Parts: sequence; C-alpha cells; structure tokens
Amino acid sequence: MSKNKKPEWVPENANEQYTTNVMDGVQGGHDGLGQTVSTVRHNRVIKRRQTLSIDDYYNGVIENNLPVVAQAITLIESNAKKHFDISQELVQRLLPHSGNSIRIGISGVPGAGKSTLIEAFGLMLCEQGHKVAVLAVDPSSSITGGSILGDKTRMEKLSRHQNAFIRPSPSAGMLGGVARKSRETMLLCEAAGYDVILVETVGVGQNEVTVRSMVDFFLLVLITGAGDELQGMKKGVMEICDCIAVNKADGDNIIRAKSAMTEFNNLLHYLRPATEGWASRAITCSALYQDGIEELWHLIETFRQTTEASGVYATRRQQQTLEWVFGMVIEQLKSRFYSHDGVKRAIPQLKTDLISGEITATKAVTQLMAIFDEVKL
Ligand SMILES: Nc1nc2c(ncn2[C@@H]2O[C@H](COP(=O)(O)OP(=O)(O)OP(=O)(O)O)[C@@H](O)[C@H]2O)c(=O)[nH]1
Ligand SMILES: [Mg+2]
Repeated sequence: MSKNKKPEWVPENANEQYTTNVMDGVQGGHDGLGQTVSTVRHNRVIKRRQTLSIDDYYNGVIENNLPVVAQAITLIESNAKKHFDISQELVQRLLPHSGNSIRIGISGVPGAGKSTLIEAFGLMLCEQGHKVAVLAVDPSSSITGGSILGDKTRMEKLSRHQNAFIRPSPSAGMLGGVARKSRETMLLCEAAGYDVILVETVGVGQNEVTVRSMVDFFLLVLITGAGDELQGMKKGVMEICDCIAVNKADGDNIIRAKSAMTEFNNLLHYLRPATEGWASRAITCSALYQDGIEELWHLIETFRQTTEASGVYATRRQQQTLEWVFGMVIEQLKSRFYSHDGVKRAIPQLKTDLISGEITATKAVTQLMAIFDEVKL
C-alpha cells in the first residue's frame, strides 16, 4: 500500500493501519469514494459537491449512484446550517421511497465479534442478491476513529462487494446528534435500494437503547466466560433484544457456548419479551467459520413474518417515528435554551447562589425559565 494513494486529509503521521489504505482495492467504491471520486482531481470534486442541486442528489440516491449517495450522507452529517436545510429537504423528498428494508441492530461487548459477524452475514446476504448497508453508530463518542479503523479492515470482503455499502459512525454536532444523522442516513440508504440495514454499535452506556429505537430487530452478540457480573449488567440489554447470539462457538469453545446458550434461554424465559408476540431466544454461532449464520437469517425472517402478520412490525415503526420527532423537539429546545444569551449570562451567578444556599433549586429553575421566556417575574 503506497503512501501516495492516501487522500490529502490523511494525517501525515498516519500509520499503515489507516483506513484509507484499505480503500486501495475498492472497486466502484463501497461508500462512493472508490473509482469515480479518486479519478477526479481534488478541486473538481469540491466544485462538483458545491454545484449538486437537490434534484441531482435526489436522482443520484434513487439510482444508487454511489458517489452521490456518499455525498448526500455527508450532507446529512454536516454541522453547517446551509447543509442542514438542504439535507432536510432531500430527506423529506426521499421519505416516500424509504422504509422497504429490515433494520437490524447489532450490539455486544467489545471484541464479541460484531464486525466479523456483519462481514459473514452481510456477504451471505449480498450473495443471495440482497443489498446490504452497514452503519456504525456510536452515540456515546463525539469523535470518529478507533474501532472504525478496525471495522473497515475486518469488513474488507464485504466492503468490496458491489451490493454492500459501509458507513462509519458520524460525529455528533450542533444540529442534532448522532441518532438524528444515523436515522436519516438509514432512510437515505433505503431510498437507494438497500433492503437490509445493519446497524452496529458497541455495547456501552446508552448506545443500545438508541439503536433499539431505530431498528426492527435487535441482536445482542455475547461470548462465553463473560462472568456473572457482566451478565447482571447485561440484564437491561437482554430485555430489549430479540435474539442473543453466543458467538465464537467453534473449536474447544463449542460446549461452553452451547451451555451459555441454554443459560441465556432460561434467563430470557423469565424476562418480558422485547417485542410483543415474539419469544426472544439465544442461539450459538461462529462468525469466523460462518457457522449458524444462515440460521440467524432464517430466524430474522421468521421474526419479520410473525410481527408483520400481527401488526407489531408496523406499529413499532410508527411509534419510533413519533419518539424520534419528540426526541428532536427536546434536543432543539435544549440547544436553544443553553445558547440563549440571557441564560448564558445568568448561569454563573445562579451556580454561586445555589452552592452558597442563597437560592433553592426550584427557584433557580423558575428564574432561568423566566429569563428564557423573557418575562418579568
Ligand atoms: N474463534 C473465533 N474468533 C472470532 C469469531 N468472531 C470474531 N472473532 C475474533 O474476535 C476478535 C474481535 O472480533 P471483532 O469482529 O472485531 O469484534 P467486535 O465486536 O466488532 O469488536 P469491537 O468493534 O472492537 O467492539 C477478532 O480477532 C476476530 O477474529 C468467531 O466466531 N470465532
Ligand atoms: Mg467492531
């Protein structure tokens, strides 16, 4: 991998592991940054990006023109106000073309094998003629990097498949956080014809809950030997998952994996199901040896048939849209509140008064709200 293949935005001290090197062999560009863009000179790319109209974006996405799809996602992820306005109009226009996919969330402890599983699972689906989009979501992190570098190398075969599209996690910003951006990217991928959306997230903090609120089916990837403590910690997550895949069920580990599966199935039996009318269950698989991957897809298809027939599938999506809207309202209110000049000026003094006990918490809130509403108390 030669250094001169790196684009201009790669840091000078980037080592050989840098993601961009992986792009070297991409044909047609799994995220639109392959052939087309790399053959265009830098200044022309910039120019083209500026001159794309809404119609260009719209048509490009509908036709699944990969460079345009990638640019449209960049627009969604941008924190610039003018991009925000255009991207909102674009998403609005694409909305009637979205929704025709199964959205699958994949979470699990670091190193459980999520990326390896996505590679094996995604490749199998691509070979069957499905179009698979992989989105990484990491709402707990405000910067991109780290595992994403690894993801691209681990999903090397998938990233080269013409039916696959891989997009790393966006960074948070002013105009809606990672969740807003990921959700809109998902809609855009659907409009571009992707019928399986895989959303990977690392199992820490709030991530699982955020991803659960975006997907139809939620898969938790676990491994054996995680210990009782971890299982206790994972109880909350077990309550929101539709399936637990005990990965790395290969070699010496098969027996342990099977007994972990039984244990998880027993636990799941006592929990409230994540999806009405669907009994969440545990399975074993080996992402590395592509074992149990077909069974996993079969299980997801059964899930879809069952929940579509009962109406739960559609109801959940409607509910998710409502939650999304009101979540965004709260996000915008919060951002307006904290950027209000009067509020910003008043906060330091109020903090001092609160700490010294001169003012009660409730009174402080009343005062801040009055400043925000610009009313006299
Ligand atoms: N034996 C075995 N190893 C596996 C299997 N799946 C993944 N691994 C290995 O486990 C390690 C971690 O796999 P990843 O796919 O990167 O795990 P991940 O969950 O995506 O990790 P993060 O993205 O860092 O959270 C790698 O060295 C894989 O080769 C499996 O089924 N069997
Ligand atoms: Mg990973």
